[in-house]
Amino acid sequence: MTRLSNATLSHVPVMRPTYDRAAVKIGVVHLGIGAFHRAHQAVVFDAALTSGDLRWGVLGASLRSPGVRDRLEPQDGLYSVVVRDTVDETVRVIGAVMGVMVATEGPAALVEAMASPDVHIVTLTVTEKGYRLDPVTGALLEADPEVAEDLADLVKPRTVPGFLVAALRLRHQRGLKPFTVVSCDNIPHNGLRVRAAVLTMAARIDAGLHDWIAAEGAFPQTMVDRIVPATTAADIDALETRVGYRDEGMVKTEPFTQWVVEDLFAGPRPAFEDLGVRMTAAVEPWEEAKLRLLNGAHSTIACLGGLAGHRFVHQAVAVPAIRALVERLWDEAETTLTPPPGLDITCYRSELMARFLNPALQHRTRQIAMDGSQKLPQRLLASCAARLAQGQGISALALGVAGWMRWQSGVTEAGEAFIVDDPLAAQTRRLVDGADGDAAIVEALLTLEAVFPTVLARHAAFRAAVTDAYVRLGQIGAVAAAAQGGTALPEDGT
Ligand code: CS2
Repeated sequence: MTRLSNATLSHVPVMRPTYDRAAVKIGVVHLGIGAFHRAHQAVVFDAALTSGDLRWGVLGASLRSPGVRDRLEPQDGLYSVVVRDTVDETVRVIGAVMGVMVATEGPAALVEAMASPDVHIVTLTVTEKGYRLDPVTGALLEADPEVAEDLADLVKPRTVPGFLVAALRLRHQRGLKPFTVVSCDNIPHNGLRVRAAVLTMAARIDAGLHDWIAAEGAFPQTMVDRIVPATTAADIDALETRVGYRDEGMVKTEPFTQWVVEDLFAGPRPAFEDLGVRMTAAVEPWEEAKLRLLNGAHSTIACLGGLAGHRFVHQAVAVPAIRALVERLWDEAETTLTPPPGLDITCYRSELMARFLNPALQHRTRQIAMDGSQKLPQRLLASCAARLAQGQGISALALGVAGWMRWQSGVTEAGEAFIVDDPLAAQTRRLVDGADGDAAIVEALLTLEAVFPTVLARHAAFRAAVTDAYVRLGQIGAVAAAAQGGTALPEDGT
């Protein structure tokens, strides 16, 4: 078995770095180095290196698990991106990742690395939970035990805001510029959110530091898009059979990739505009369109398809009723959007459906259903609220919301039990178990303020539509419920 590494790189029969890796400087630290970063932002930094600008090597950090480090270290950070469209597969070795650290094993070393004068950018994919912000108010969760520990002592940070503030403090003390913090999480206003977390923590620690970050720091908004299903052991074996080398760090993805970034940087950045990144002053319309169309549909397909027993997204959307439901959901969500110049929603929708139908991705419905409580607000509830405010119906969106509610019981329609992988799982379980009958379960789940904004939870038409959808899901199952149009909203919309 030949393992991918610097020593074997020149023999691998696929596209590989053409730049001198030994001359690459680490200009980016990435927090949360999962498959998504490796298939998305790291590919762009790799393109920057390929263009001859060697300032943009990446030091990855895992926040807790050593898994990625253990896979990539023996490979000198090298890994393959396997791009699968419906029929073809291309493989490219990415050389941008120069090393991986595990935050919990050496928090002070990670802070030191982030304070390097060569580092100009810190990118993040730490999921909704990683920011430690209250989902309702957006305020830093100061009572969270790890946040409290960071507020008391930042020598060995435990949280993402803690690492950012500790490293910025060191840079401030050393007379360096702040790095630009680029959140690449799929959440609305990601830049503003990470900025709020950092500034609140900094203010509690040192007012001067807070003022310096507020004045000199930069936290651009971004929209990121690429479907990156979790890699399986079978994917790694198949790649080895095909190309003759073993790569424990490979990622698989689709041809489509998009990164929209607010052009707001505190220091140097790669020539992103030459690397396929869309630089803009207004990311929000892109972000809303992506969250409400792509991700809204994804979460709906995940829960309904998963309940109906479909393991993969492409299988679920191959069912005509589910595909038709997705189209109706898009009809509803589309009216809530203001598409940015350059986004043709009709083309976007048909491209999206083709992406979902890609059978080569093997994207698991359960992977997408994970952390649903954190995803629902921006993916489905925002569209519901906007439509109800206009007196418009929400029957397709309501079915998606009800699908999430049914998911909380942890059993498919065929009676197969599964684990609800969600930070609020214990709470939703208690609510479901403590309620008697469908309507009571819906009412109970609607009390979750972290998920449902109070105004929406009290909205009679919203409750009626979600309850109706929930009951139908129980009575006739996801596919038959998707095949029905749903109930229309009363004309006055309340
Ligand atoms: C998915 C996303 O797992 C999920 O929640 O909806 O990861 C989705 O694949 C990406 O946002 C696509 O850009």
